[in-house]
Amino acid sequence: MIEQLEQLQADAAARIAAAADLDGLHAVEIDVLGKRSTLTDLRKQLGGLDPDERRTLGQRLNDAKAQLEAAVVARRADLEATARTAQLAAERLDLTERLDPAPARGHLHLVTQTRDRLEDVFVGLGFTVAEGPEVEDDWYNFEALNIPPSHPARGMWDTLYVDAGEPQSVLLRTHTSPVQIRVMQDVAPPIYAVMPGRVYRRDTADASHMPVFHQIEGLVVDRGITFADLAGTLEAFTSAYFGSAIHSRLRPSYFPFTEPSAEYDINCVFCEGSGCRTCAQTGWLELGGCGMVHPNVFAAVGIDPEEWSGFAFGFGIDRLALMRHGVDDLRELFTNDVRFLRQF
Ligand code: 2NM
Repeated sequence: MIEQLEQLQADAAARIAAAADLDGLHAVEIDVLGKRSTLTDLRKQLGGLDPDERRTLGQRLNDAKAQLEAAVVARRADLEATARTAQLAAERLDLTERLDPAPARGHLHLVTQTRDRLEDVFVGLGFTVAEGPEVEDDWYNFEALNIPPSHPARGMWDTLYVDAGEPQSVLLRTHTSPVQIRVMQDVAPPIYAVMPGRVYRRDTADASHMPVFHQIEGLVVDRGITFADLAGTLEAFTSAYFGSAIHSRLRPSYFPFTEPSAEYDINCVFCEGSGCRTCAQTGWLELGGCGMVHPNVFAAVGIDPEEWSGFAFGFGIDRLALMRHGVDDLRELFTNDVRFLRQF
């Protein structure tokens, strides 16, 4: 009987291992371990044996049964894993599947790319980015910036007015400076922020003017801020944006909202200073303006100029994009001819 059992166990183990799928395994399991199996028959015969033999064979039977049951469990786990892998493969969805030819995807406009890069550089220098409305009132766009109606500098901006409220009280912002006023009203210093955005002026479009264009302005308000911090920040920005070969310089100028004020130039990015057509043989390109925030501006927003000082700067994003790519006409940026835009 021992021999018969050993043979039976070997056969059963082989059949379990050979089961090709879960149904097949189930059939084998009933066959070798079920009520009508040879194993069960052998157990029934134990009663006719003498006690010693019965104990020995009974033990062997139990061992064989336990081993075969374990083999079934292991085989079932194998087959389940295989079945699941097959199911996953069969049900897999190819989400990248598309009908050729691939549709055109387009890309960000050159001005948007330029703005994003400028923001990245200033964020890298520790600035935050702020935005504000494009339709402003006279107070935010002019008064708070130390430009009262009578101020001769009003003529520096050819303003587009909106037909709303009192005549000439609602307007399209002529610069992003009103956002700086809003930031100074809303958050207590220290402030390190840049304000990029669309601005409007009553200009006729030509190669260097557009009635709608883009500016980025920066504002720093903190304790002990000096003109040296302004110069250092613009120099750090210049080499971060244009590369370490390009430097900045400041020339005295005038803005109503800063005192002192300066123009901000950089080494010509085309000739690096030796003189070319783009820089009119000067070696320098004019990028924007800057200065120390005027005490009257601080007064308008309720910042104490005895405790705080600050600087501001601003320049045109569109002009920067043109310079970077050697484009000579601002209008190209807004005609939106895809044959032009596609190049960037
Ligand atoms: C410029 C040039 C110089 C400027 C100043 C201010 C404020 F609000 F702080 F007074 N905002 N923007 C400023 C100063 C802007 O752009 C050419």
